[in-house]
Order: sequence, then C-alpha cells, then structure tokens
Amino acid sequence: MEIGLRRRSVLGLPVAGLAAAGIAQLPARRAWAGAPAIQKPLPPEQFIDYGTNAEMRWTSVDPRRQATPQARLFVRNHTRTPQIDPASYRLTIAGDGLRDPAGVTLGLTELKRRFRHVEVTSVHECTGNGRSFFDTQQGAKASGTAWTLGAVGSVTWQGVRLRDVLRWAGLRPDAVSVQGVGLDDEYVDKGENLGRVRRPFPIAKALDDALLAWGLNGEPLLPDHGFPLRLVLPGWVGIASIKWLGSLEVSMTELTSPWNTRWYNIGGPLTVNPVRSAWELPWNATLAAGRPVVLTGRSWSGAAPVARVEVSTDGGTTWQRARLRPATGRRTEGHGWTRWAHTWHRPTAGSHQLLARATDLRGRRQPDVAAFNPNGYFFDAVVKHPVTVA
Ligand SMILES: Nc1nc2c(c(=O)[nH]1)N[C@H]1C(S)=C(S)[C@@H](COP(=O)(O)O)O[C@H]1N2
Ligand SMILES: [Mo]
Repeated sequence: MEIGLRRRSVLGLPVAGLAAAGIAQLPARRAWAGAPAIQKPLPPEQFIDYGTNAEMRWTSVDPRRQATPQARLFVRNHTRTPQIDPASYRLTIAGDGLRDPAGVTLGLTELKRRFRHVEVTSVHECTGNGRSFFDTQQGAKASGTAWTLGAVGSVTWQGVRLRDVLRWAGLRPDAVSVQGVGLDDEYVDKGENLGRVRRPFPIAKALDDALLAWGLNGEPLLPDHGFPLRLVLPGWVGIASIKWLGSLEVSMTELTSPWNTRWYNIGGPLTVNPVRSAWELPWNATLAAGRPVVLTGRSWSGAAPVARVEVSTDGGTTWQRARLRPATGRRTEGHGWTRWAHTWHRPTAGSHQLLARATDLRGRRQPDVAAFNPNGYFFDAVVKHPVTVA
C-alpha cells in the first residue's frame, strides 16, 4: 500500500475534486504565486540564503544561550513551505502493520487531548551539514547544498510519543517499518517526479523515542519547521524528521523510498548523526595579539552527550582540554549540544588554524579526515578554522 502518493487536500480543497471540475488547482496555484520557498525572515547577518535552504550563521549564535531560537534555526526544504490550515488538518495512520489496515485519522485537538505530552531535547541537524569542507578541506567536491557548519540547532520539542499513538491505532506486534509522508509538494528531480517527501524507519525507533511534535522551545512550530505537526526522530539524520506530516504508513514488510535508498544512504540508510564541533567565530576572524582571549564553541553528537572536547590553536600540533559548560535551562529528556570555552593565553601575530575535536559518551571521536561519499553526507572531520592574530 502506497499512501505516500495518495492525493491529499491543498488548502482544504480536495485536489482531485478541483481537477474533475476543470479548474485544476487554480486557487491553490494562485495562492502560491510569488510565495517564497521559506516564509520566515532570513536576515543576511543571521542566515546564508540558498533559496529552498537557509543556513544559520555561527557568528549570529548568542554564546550565552543554550538553545537555538526557532527564528534562527536552519531550514531545509525540498520544495517550499506549504500553508496548512490547522483546523482542517488530519493525520492518517494506516497500513498492514495495524490490526485494521484502513487505520485511523486524527486531528490536532484529539492528538493533544488523547496522549501524554512530552518534552524532548535533541540536536536537529541535516545529514549534509559541513558538506562544503569535503571540497575546501579535503579537495573532493560533493554534490548538494554547500553547507558550512550551520545546518544544525539544539532545540526542545513538545509533542507526544509516537509509540503511544501507534499502540492506540492498533499496532500489530509483527509490524517492522513506519514511513512518514509530508504534505509539501511532490519532489521533482531532473524531470523525475519522486512523489511526496517520505522516509521509512524501523519500528524499534518508533517504539523508542520518536515523537509527533507541534512545539519547538515552547512555541508552536513555525510553518517552515513543519507546522502544524512533524515527526521527530531524535539524534537521527534531519531527513528522518518529516515536516508537515500528512500520514504514517505502518507495515509488516520493510518499506523503502528514494530518501533511504537513493539519498541519505551510504551502504545502508543513514540513521544516527555523527560527532561535530564549531567555533563561534567568523571564518578568518581577526583577533588581537598579545592578550588572552576566551574562545567559545559547541560540540554535538546524535548518539549521546559530548564527553570531552580537545582544542588546538596551532593547527593540530598540540591539544588541550576545552572547559565544558553545564547545560542551562529546564531539564528534559534527550540531549542537546555542549557549549565549551578555551582561553588562548598568548595569541601570537600571524595566521593560525583553530581546531576542535569532540568525543561523545559512546566513545565516538571526530576523525582527521571524513570518509568521502558523492552526496557529501556526514562530514565529521575536525574543521580547520582559520584566524588571523594582529
Ligand atoms: N515534508 C518534508 N520533511 C522534511 C524535509 C522536506 O523537504 N519535506 N526536509 C528534511 C530535511 S533533509 C531536513 S535536514 C529537515 C530540516 O528541518 P528544518 O527545516 O525544520 O530545520 O527536515 C526534513 N523533513
Ligand atoms: Mo537534510
């Protein structure tokens, strides 16, 4: 059963009905005329605008703040942010992994009333974060958006456990696979229509910490981040967290989609994000010579909290431990990124490379070189950040 390609409604109007009436989607199209792919403001000092994608600038990150404000969070759209009416919004859950394969349909009000609310913190990150460094640091260009390190944020989600919803929907014990399908436009790549953005994941993740989220840092999701409801698979590649969730297919057999076979796959579908680090400094920053300077940055991992961060101010010859800051804010389930600081006591005039190398609680440490793959996923190598001391 392929519910991913089933026609759904646009702005509350059934697409099929409009087409039959001979006014094929005109109202919806007109509503889109000139609409940007991303709706929230993207001030150039805060974002690098790639059209359908927008990267957070690390120079705009407030060192005193643990969480990434939603207005500052990167956006990654395959097409454009859809406009969804929350009053008529419905989530469909169906498939042969349910006792009744015809499944159930839920509105937002019912979802919020029926299930226990949870708050979970996670590092939300695109699989291709850091991609440009395959080219600039390793001399092998990968295809895709040339993100530096800003396709990431640390946020707290509000929602319900997917497992609670699936059990209520009549989950069969032999279900193996769940697939979320977005309500955004079908994705066309080089003339080929791949259908709605969708990606399956194993039932184990669904029964573990997957969420259906309507909130981010205590605010309703912005349209660009999946309003009114998105899937969140904490710690997993960004594509796993389907925005504008229209349906969930639950299956007794392994599901596939181009988003776990053709893309976001390196010898198998990518799941947990790797370990990465960034300095809260401009690229080619200028620092004053002769006096101590406190440098700050953050490290994160999809698998576990960060255990240790080592920094080098001499291009990797010598390393020292950075001071890790305890996370601030309300305690929730899950884990976000770790802020750290390092005092560079005697910066000497000249060009230098700052390096930060994190290790997570699972013992995963950032390598010197990231494994190349043509789509440029998982650039987890230590980034060499140039600065000038003058
Ligand atoms: N429906 C839908 N879900 C989607 C996408 C999309 O284009 N459509 N992009 C995915 C990718 S590749 C990433 S990295 C994250 C980005 O989430 P954000 O834009 O809220 O930061 O959403 C994922 N979910
Ligand atoms: Mo992504």
